[in-house]
Amino acid sequence: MVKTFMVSKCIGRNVEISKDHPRYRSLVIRERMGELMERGVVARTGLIAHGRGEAFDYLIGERTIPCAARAEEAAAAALLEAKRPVITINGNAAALAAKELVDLAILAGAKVEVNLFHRTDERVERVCNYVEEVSGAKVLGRDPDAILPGIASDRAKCCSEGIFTADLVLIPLEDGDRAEALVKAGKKVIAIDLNPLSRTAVVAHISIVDEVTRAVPNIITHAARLKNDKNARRAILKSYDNHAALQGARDAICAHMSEGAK
Ligand code: PTJ
Repeated sequence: MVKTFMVSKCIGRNVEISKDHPRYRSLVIRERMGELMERGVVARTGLIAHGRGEAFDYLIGERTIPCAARAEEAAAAALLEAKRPVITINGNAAALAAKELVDLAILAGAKVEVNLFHRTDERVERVCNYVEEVSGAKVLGRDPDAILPGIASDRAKCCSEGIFTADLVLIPLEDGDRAEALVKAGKKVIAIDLNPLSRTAVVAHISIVDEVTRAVPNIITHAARLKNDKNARRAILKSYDNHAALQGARDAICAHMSEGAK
């Protein structure tokens, strides 16, 4: 059988990936991550974090599991209910979903702030430029003027008009230290993290155990539906149970693994 090969349009070099390949999507995303690592947007260890995410995604069956769908709906409701919501973007989140995260911010009236774990001024500039290039919107992060207490590293640097005064922060693909510091600072935290055992997922108020490129469009769909329905938003948040969401994710992994073993 003759296979058709497509040159992937979303990556800027001549890599051919067969659309017939069962892991086409994953391979295209890997190429993009690799290229953005070379451009200094993704950190070198960001590729390792991505691999860990892929492993967990495999274990949940590369689909939005029901408890993640409920968390995505709750996230949309919480974003719309917040007074000063902020969406933070790191190198991996930028590479995977910069445009979609900014679209969500616009819909929810949230600010976008770039905040990096592997922080240098040069990298902050690169990630800000990349997000602004693909989304056409201005982001915060270049000139931090505040310190988030409880973080020993440079990652504590943030903007007073963004993270520092936010009442809710959406953190896609985060490390646990900052998630904990944000919770301790009294902010409502929404995490998108495929690992239901991670400190980030455990400390967040709404933990979305889903892949970022599936989760963000789902949150956008819910936010568009809930934008003018305050009663529905409040009812969703009243009945949402994050312990059940995390337990649901762990159960889904166990069920998927025992199905595969049959
Ligand atoms: O760009 P920087 O310098 O801010 O660094 C970003 C990384 C991601 C390298 C940094 O925050 C980091 O080291 O994160 P961790 O501690 O490896 O945590 C990343 C978490 O995201 C892990 O629990 C992964 O399972 C999860 N993850 C990875 N890829 C995805 C994901 N969750 C959802 N969607 C993904 N695509």
